[in-house]
Amino acid sequence: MKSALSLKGIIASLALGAFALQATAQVDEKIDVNKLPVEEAKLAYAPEVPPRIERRKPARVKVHLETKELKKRLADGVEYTFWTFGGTVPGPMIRIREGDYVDFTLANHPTSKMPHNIDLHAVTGQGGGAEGSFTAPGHSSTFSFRALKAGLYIYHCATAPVGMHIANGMYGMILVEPEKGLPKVDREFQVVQSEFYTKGKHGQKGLQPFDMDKAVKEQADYVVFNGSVGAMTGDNSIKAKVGETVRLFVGNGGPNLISSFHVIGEIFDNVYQDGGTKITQNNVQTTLVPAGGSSIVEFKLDTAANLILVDHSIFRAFNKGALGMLKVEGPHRPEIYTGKTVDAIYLPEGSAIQSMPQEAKAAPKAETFEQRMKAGKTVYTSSCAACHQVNGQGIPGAFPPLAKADFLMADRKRAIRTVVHGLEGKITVNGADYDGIMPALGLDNEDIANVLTYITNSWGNKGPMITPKEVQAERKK
Ligand code: HEC
Ligand SMILES: [Cu+2]
Repeated sequence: MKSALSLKGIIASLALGAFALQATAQVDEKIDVNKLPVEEAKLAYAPEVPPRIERRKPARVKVHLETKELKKRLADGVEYTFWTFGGTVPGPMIRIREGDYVDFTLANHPTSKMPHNIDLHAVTGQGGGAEGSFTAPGHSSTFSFRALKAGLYIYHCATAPVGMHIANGMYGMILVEPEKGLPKVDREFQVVQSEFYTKGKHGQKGLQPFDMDKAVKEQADYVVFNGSVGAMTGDNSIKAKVGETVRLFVGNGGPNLISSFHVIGEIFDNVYQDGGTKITQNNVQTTLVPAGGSSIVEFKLDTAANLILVDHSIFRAFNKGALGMLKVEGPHRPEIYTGKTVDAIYLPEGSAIQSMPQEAKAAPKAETFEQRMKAGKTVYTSSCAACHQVNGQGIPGAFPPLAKADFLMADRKRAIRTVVHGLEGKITVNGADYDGIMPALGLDNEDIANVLTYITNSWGNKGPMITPKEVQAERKK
């Protein structure tokens, strides 16, 4: 009995061993590369991704990439001298198949001031290709490699000072598809996060030089998706439709920061952690993308929404630029998400909760004084009363009064600007000092005209009607 058991064990471990061997040695390295069909690699610039590889046999693939140093936009009003692969940050994405034999040519543009090279994390061999691709300005180098392992890999320049070449924008992704290909999805996009370190602080206008000191201290001024602030928002947003499946190839060029990649309003159905070939987890909210690493995430779109891509180290998203948008077009599905159904005022100091139905917001446009007073009261109740109180008395020491307020009634233009832009700094109202912050509430000219007409004609105040035209005039200032 005993020996039979151990024999079983031996057979099992032998079988396991054989399987492991098979799993790690799928690529036939001895294939004669001169007999492989030759093709040119198709490159794609972010957020696009090169087409799926349909071929089921290895090929000899030619890749041509040019390094170029050029001045481009980093943020609105901010320029930077980027060092690039292919003229863009990130460099173009390369897509090949496991087992392919790649002839890689790196050309360094004659106008470059620096030598450059490339370290592809998909390469098994000295420096990941860095040693074989070191190229002076006006030269080109070629080396070849076998894509032994499938996965999503980062490539980057590895010329000294390495950190500086990466910080200036020299990275991109290479996808080595597994032999049988990745499962089909409706849409694929690439997102590469990275940071920039500039002499001036975030948003400072003009051409900004690289700041080595900040880079060493890892104090990034910009954290961005696909190379610049806004590269994936507004008109640059990526798009898909309800019902479609989406795959994001997410890379992190660093040079320093780890990304907590998250999509606001969506859950990743599948994550190929670290850009490997296995789905390692389902139903993930946020996945880590290490510097010099990657991740592949997949999800199905269930309802219309504007999904927001962020690094959930959240100041990077809202203050440094790590924001993107995926606009999902198609039907809203209230059985999944309703949108706001109740807009209620919550007044802990005060009385009962007042419910404000949605129709109140879409009231017909006010023209007459009476109409503006009525509409203004609605705006006041929903947008101002929480601080200035329903009766306009304010709260001593915190929120100034509007009722019989000398400050309010002394200068109507200033009152308009206060509601348009918000107000900060010390003010004196009816002899009492206030030093708080009133936020800009994002109201339109119509609402502001109405609410100002209302507050300057309530609780003992008396003034002329304020029109949207006057508000517009102050908004420009
Ligand atoms: C989050 C609280 C808050 C909300 C909401 C708010 N305010 Fe204020 N408001 C303040 C604070 C605080 C100040 C004083 C700012 C300062 O000290 O510089 C102020 C100042 C003012 C002033 C100038 C001072 C005065 O008493 O005349 C006016 C006018 C005013 N608010 C109108 C409005 C109107 C109209 C709304 C709604 C559209 C509104 N506020 C919404 C907090 C608020
Ligand atoms: Cu370089």
